[in-house]
Amino acid sequence: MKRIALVALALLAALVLVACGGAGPATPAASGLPADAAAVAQARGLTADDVYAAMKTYTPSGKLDPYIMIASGGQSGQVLVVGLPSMRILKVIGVFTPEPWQGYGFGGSGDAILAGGKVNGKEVLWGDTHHPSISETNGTYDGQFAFINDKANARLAVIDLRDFSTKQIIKNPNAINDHGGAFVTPNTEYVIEGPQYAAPLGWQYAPLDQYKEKYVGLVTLWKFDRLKGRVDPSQSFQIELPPYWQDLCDAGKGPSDGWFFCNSFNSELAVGGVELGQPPFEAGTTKNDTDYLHIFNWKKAAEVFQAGKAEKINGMAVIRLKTAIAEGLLYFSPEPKSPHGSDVTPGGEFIVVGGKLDPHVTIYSFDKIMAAIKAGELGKDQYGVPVIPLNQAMEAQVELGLGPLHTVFDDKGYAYTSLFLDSAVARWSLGGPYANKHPEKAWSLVQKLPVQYNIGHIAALEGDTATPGGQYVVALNKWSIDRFANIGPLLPQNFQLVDISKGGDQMKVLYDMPVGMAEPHYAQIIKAERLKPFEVYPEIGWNAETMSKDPNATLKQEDAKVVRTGNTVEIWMTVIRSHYVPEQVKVKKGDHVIWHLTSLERARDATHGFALSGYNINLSIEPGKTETIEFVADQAGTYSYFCTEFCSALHLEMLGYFLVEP
Ligand code: K7E
Ligand code: CUA
Repeated sequence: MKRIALVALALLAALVLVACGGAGPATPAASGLPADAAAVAQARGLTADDVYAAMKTYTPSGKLDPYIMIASGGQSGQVLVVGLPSMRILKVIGVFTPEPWQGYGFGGSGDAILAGGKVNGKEVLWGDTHHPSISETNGTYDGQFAFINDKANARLAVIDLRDFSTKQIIKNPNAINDHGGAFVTPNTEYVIEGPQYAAPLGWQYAPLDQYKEKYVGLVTLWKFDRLKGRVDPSQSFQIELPPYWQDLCDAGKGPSDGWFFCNSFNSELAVGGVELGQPPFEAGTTKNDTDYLHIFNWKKAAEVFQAGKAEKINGMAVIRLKTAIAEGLLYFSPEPKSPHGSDVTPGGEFIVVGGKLDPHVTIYSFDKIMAAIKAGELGKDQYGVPVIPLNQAMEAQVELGLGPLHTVFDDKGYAYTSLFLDSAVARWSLGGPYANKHPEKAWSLVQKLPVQYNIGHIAALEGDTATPGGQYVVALNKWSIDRFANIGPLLPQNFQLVDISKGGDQMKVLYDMPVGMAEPHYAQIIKAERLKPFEVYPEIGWNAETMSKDPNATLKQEDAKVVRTGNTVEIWMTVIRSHYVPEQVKVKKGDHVIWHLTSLERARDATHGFALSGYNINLSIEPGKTETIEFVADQAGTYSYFCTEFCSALHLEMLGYFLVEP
């Protein structure tokens, strides 16, 4: 403790020195403190801001980060877990893509989870992850589960935050891609999976000249069974939409609980075809000045589904567009121009929509939307969906700059919007019930902080919940150009940590974190204290897929055995520092092998691996875990199985021979 205080003081001294121009070598006499820190700052050419940033982010060895960021891993198909403010990567969770360290997809239970993501029977072993969503209770992260979508194949994954591993992948039976997911309702009743590019209903073929009649948008409400920790497709349903490209969604909360909102684009119904002399998509989809904000009543939609007013298509309940309109489940309101992002304020009063080609964010009032719906007499779009005029739904517009995309919130009555073209984070002041939280005029730009370069999403500490924190914003930047040493033409993405702890125009960039894998789109930041992960699995013989005791657990070394029944050889093996029991397994070529491995370890971090040469098998066996592999011993020969985690001084001796007799 004393040491930490000393270092902090020394850094402060350096800060003072540098701030005062830093002239002359620092002497202990001048500062009354050790000269080392001041000397380091001077030798490295650190400015006062740099020293401040270092002190805000430096996390001494052994100290824990108070915040955890769950970030999309983009087209790696994985999810990143990052500590804040240190910006240290703690884990890369295998989700849609096999991950060998975690033994995910190499013979163990991860195989079955990945198989849930087959597309029409075809294995698809990657994903384009976009939006992670932590489960919520009363609109606040509860730290139990996380969900993420795969844009490329319209799939949804469930991650259990007790062990930070994937438990379920589910393929949307009627969509080939998605985007506006995963977003949860305030008590995680449903996980919303919004669509992206329209396609014929039921995933059928139809030529593009039938786009207007045959193509549809489709939003999915996946029912989440919290006790089972799984999405339940039989209680889930979809709503058919016009073939606009629905984009980002967010659920209402507080007064707007029961509703959700998605922005959309391509009200032009463009089908591309630049090679045919038609306008390219980028021109075709941006002709109109406005598209449609989609306003859904999901509570009522759930009742309509329960009442059996949905059609089964590919085994999935679909509420047809006609029904959705007749039952009052869907309304539109115009949104300018080339919209992106749809974000609900912490209290649920307003919806903020960015416009990629409009310098404003547009703020819709939920009360005004409700009043307009009550008053009736709405116009209709070409598919018959009632349209609430913008001037009846709008609360305010705030001019922020070029390319506003996504918005998050803090505890000081500010909103933060990413400006893609400006490469900046805009801080602006909210009005309504937030107006007295900050000194600025309501609905006004407060500060534009340059970031490097082309920011996409933005994440704030619990900044999309009913109870946002403050402290930090993370800018998720697409390009890093000159920020890091040249490592060739494929450059890392860059997370930039921004200090938002002080009000007004005092936001500061604190830290650059290169992401050496794929393009993370969105992230959420949760207080670490809300997470209650296991230190070791709760008991020996724990099945991490079912999250319960495994019937094939081997609880004692003496119970380890090999049993042959006809052509099937079943092995019950124990794993503990530093041996497997048994150490010799003999089978015949062609035998069907079922191999159960149980870790008898109770010590934290005493993880073992299990690699079987030549059979594409690799497991991670954390303390208490039971894993089962099953394969045909189709190649004769002498194989070794060995531990891949350096678990003790005799780790190299942790092996066995697997003999396959010809
Ligand atoms: Cu703006 Cu997929 Cu959320 Cu990327 S999307 S940035
Ligand atoms: Cu167990 Cu190395």
